[in-house]
Parts: sequence; C-alpha cells; structure tokens
Amino acid sequence: MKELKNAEKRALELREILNYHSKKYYVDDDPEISDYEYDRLLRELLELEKAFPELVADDSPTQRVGGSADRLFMPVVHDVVMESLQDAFSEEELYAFAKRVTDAVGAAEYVVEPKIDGLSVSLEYENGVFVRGSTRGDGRTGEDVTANLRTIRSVPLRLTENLPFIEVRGEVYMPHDVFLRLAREQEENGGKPLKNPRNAAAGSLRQKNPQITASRMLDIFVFNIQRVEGAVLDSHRQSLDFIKKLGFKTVPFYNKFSSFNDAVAEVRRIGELRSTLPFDIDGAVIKVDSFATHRILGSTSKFPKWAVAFKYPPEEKTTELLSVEVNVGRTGVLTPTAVLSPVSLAGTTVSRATLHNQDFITEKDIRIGDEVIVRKAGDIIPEVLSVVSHREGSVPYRLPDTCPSCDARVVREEGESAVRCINPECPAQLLRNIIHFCSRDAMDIEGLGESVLENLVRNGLIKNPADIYLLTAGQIASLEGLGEKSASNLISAIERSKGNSLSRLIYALGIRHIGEKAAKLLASRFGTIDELIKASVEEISVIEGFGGIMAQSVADFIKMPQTLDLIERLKAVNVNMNSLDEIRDTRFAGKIFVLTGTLPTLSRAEATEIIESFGGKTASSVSSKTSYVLAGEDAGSKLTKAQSLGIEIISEDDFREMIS
Ligand code: 0OX
Repeated sequence: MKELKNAEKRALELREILNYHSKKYYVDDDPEISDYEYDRLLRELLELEKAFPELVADDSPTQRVGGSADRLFMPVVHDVVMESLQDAFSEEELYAFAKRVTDAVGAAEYVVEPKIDGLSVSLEYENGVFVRGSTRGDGRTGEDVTANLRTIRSVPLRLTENLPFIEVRGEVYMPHDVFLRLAREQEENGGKPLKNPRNAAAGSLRQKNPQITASRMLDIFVFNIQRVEGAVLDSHRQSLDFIKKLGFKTVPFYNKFSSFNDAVAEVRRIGELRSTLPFDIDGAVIKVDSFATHRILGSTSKFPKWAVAFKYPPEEKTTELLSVEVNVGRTGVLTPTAVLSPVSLAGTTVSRATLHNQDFITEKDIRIGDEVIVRKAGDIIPEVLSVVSHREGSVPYRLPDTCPSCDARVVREEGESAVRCINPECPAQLLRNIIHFCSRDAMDIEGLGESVLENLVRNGLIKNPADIYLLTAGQIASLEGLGEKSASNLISAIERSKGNSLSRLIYALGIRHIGEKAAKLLASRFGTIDELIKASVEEISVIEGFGGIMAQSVADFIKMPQTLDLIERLKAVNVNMNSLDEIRDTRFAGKIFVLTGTLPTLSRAEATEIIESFGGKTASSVSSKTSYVLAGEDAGSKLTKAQSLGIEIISEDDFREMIS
C-alpha cells in the first residue's frame, strides 16, 4: 500500500516535470534539458506505470501513441460551427472589408496573423485534460481524430490550468523538413509522389493506425477559442495570450493595429516573410480584435463578418538557368527541363523546372545562362515563367534532332508542339512504360517505383512489363539497397496484381489518349482483351465518350505485333484479361453518385472504381438525377446543393455498408 502511494506520488511528479519539458521543447521551442535527460525521465515513468498499471492516466506523456482508437472517424457534431474565412485577393478587397466594418461599428482595432495552410481541427479539454479532437468536416460535423491528434507533441494532453471546459481551433500542418524527408522516402519506396505538405498532413491525420500518424511528425498552430467555461475574455488578442498560457502553440505571430493601413502593411510584411518560414502559409488573416464588435457584426451563413483572409499569389523567384536537360517520356515526347541554380520556393528547394516544349522556349526567348523567373504552379512542380535578363553571349536553346536515349531521329508531327522519338525500342520509353504499368492507378504494384525499376531495367532483368512476373525474390534481393523482406513483399505485390481488373490492365498498357475512364469504358464494352483486339475502329468509336482520335489510337495500338506479343506473355503468367466477373454484381445499376470533399480512407479513384464495378455511375455535379452524394471532409457547395435538393448524403462508412 505504501509502495503504491509512493509510486503514485512519483508518477504525478514525473508527469508534471515531463509535461513541463515537453511544452518547453515542442511548444516554446526553448528546451531546458537534453533529449537524453527527457528520455530517462520518460523511461522511469513508463516503468512505474508498468509496475502499477492503475497509475496510467489519459494525460500521461506515455500515452501519446497506443491509446484507444475505437472512436476514430466517428462523426462529431461541432457545438460551435467551425466557420470558414472570406477571401480577398487584392488590397482593394481588404479596404472594402474595412469599410463594411467601419460602416457598421465605426473605428476598430485589428489583429493580423498568418494563415497556415493545413487542416482545421478542434481540440476539447475537460478540467484541463484533452478529451476529444476532431476534423472540421463541413464545419458542422467533422470526424473524431482524437487518437491521431494525441500523437502530435505540441497538442497538450493536460493544460496548465484546470478550466472546466475549453474548445480551441487550430491548424494541423506538416513542417517543410518533415515533408521533404517523407517525399524522399515515398519516392524511394515507389509510392505515389506527394503533392504538397497540406495533402501529406491530411493523409497522415486520416490514418487508421495512430502509430503511422505519430511517425509523420505533424505539428499544430492554435488560433481561436471556440467555447470556454471558467474564463471571460474580451478580445481576440487577449484570447490568444490566454491560450498560449494554457500551453497551446498559438499562431507564430499575431500583432494588433489601430490603423487599418498598418494592418495591410503587416499583411505585406508577412507576404515577404513567407518564403523564409519552415511551414506553408497561403495568406494572412485580419481579424477585428474586440469580441463585443464580433457580436455586433455577426456572421453570414458561411463566414464571420469580422475577419478576412488575404490570399497570396503563387510564389515566384529569380534564379539562373544553368543548363537544359531533356527527358524522354512514355510516349516518346522529349520534354526540356531547366536545371537551375537552387532556390528556396514555397518551402522546398527548387533546382529543376519544366520548360514545356520548344515553342515555349522560342516564344519566351529563354537561353542558357539567363536570369529566369520560376513559379510553383499549384502543387509541387515548378515552371519557368519568363526571362528577366539575357546573359551576355548566351545562346538560344534548341531541342536535339535525335533522341538523347537511343539516338534515333526525332519527329514533330503536324499540329503538335511536341517533338517525339518514334523508335519503339527506345530504352527511355521502355522504362517510362514499365513505370506507368506498375503505377498506383495502373497495376498498382507497391514497391516497384522509379528507382527500383530503373535498377531492374539497367541490370537487364526486365525488358518489357511481362518480365516483372518472371522475377524471383532472389533476383530482387540481389539488387542494391533491397533486403529480403522488401523482396518478398514485392513478390506478393506482383502476385496480387495478376488479379487486377481488365480496365486497370488496359490503362496500364499505356495507350495514347486513353486515361483511366476510357480504359474502364473499353473494359465494360468488350469484356475481354481478346474481344478488344478484334474490335474495329468503328466499333470502338461508337462508345459514348470516345472520339475518332481515341478510337484510332486504341485500334492501332492493340493490333501492333509488340502489343500482341506483350499480351500473350501476360496471359502466359496468368494476368487477368477478363472483366465479365467484375460487372456481375450490379447493385448500383442506374444509380448516380457525386463525390465531394476528402474521404477518410478512399481516394476518389478508388471510390469511383467501386461504384462502377457495381454498375453505378459518377457525375461531377449535383442535380435532381443524383442518387447519392458521397461526402467527405471539406465538402463544399455540392453538399449544400444536395441538402437543398433533398438528395441522400452518405459518408464513407455508409458507403462501405452499402458495398459490404
Ligand atoms: C489559419 C486560420 C484559419 C476563426 C474564425 C473564422 C475562421 N488557417 O491559419 N482560420 C482562422 O480563423 C477562423 N484563423 C486562422 N489563422
């Protein structure tokens, strides 16, 4: 008994010390003890809790990972709606916002803070203990992600004060260095390239296994009190100071201004800081400071009238064009890529950017050595925008007349801006073809990414996609950097892909102009690869959604001796060539689904594939003909429209039930 009492006392003390240092490290970025010392204390607590399991508490620093995940993704109705922000794209629009405010309430004070580009979440605390965390969802209903949010070190499990209740709102994000590391790992493992830190953060928070979320090193900035009991606050700035004291990591800076001109100057200043920050921001937010004024101004149906978000344009940088590299794509197109003197742009270091094609280079008169402007268009792929100045003696660039991979003469077809290598045995095209064949949307062979395939092709182990099915674990394991375990995982993934749908196989063949959708239409129209081989251009072109160019491309491709040979080889290793079984269960026949928002686990492509495999269809907009709207997080206007038309809205869980 005495032993337990002592253990309890020490456990409480250790928790107190560890929580303090955890906040110092993860929230304040100002550690007082070494990692070694921290780990030593944590281990002591772990051992105590192991010896006396009755001492384990929810708010213990030992309980970040491994707590109950039973409630994951269950709907959470937000007591206070998580509103969105009205956007402004120019300073005029900012001044129009200020005028609306002053017209209604007279002079006001404003707080300006960066707008973090992540995912909005709510965190709830009862008596100072973290009890629930959820995603924003559509603002009214989100999903329970408590177990995943607990793994974020800057989410306090216990506050510094035992308030009866507080709900705060923040933005979960992935810091640039974590994103870069993850993107590299993903590429090496042959996974789908990561788009941007925001998407990576969303994917990490949507994991069914909190351990994976924990490994993603997410972080959070908190910027709002949604609801509080036990404290009275008068202004936005005061509330941020208050939550900072409670142990939250608040937005990195928030300053107050009595003049709107100064607030706008702060927005400009944050814009200039943007490229130096270790996380993505997509704007700056101006908020009226006084809560009394918030109450007078109120909200529209979507956003508060006391705040506005200024959205920055895509980031641009000037750098030197060092040389031009030419890549040969799957269809033989030669793409010029600018090799640049590295610049940091929107969080990543950019040393390559696309130059599109010869016409683009000629039109913009881009020469090697020039000072050029680069921009990240939306996601991660940068592009050269224009020339700032020509370097003395710089020479205009021309794409080569021969293929850099196989030396065959290249051709430029009429009406096309692309230059193409038409040698069917070109090794560069071969590699790109095989990469496409294995990719996620095609045969989906996990682990067979670019670098592994390059290695296999270079070593002569693969000469065409069918050779993949002849690989042995021993051959794979002998490759540089691959262990036995990965080799056997790879063999299983290869084996699994033999049972893929016919539409995946058709898409994987890489027929020009044939995307996933067209491949599905071909699979359901012809049912087997042999029927498709026999089909005439006319038979193909009558398929809804097919034009003459697509039909001709299929007919030409599928009858080529190389294609027939590849199909024979794939048949010989038992790759599925048949779609008749896939369309037998037609429970969704005649049903039209509209997908909106981000689903917890299914990608759009996966959901569409399931719907179509049961005979249903998908549409891009909601109308009276829509049968169901399958809605995920951040669903927008489609959801509102569905509600107004009284169309049934289903979650991924409902959908899973329908297909089970
Ligand atoms: C952000 C951010 C988002 C609170 C009231 C309406 C919107 N992404 O950094 N939202 C808000 O404000 C909410 N502030 C922010 N800083």
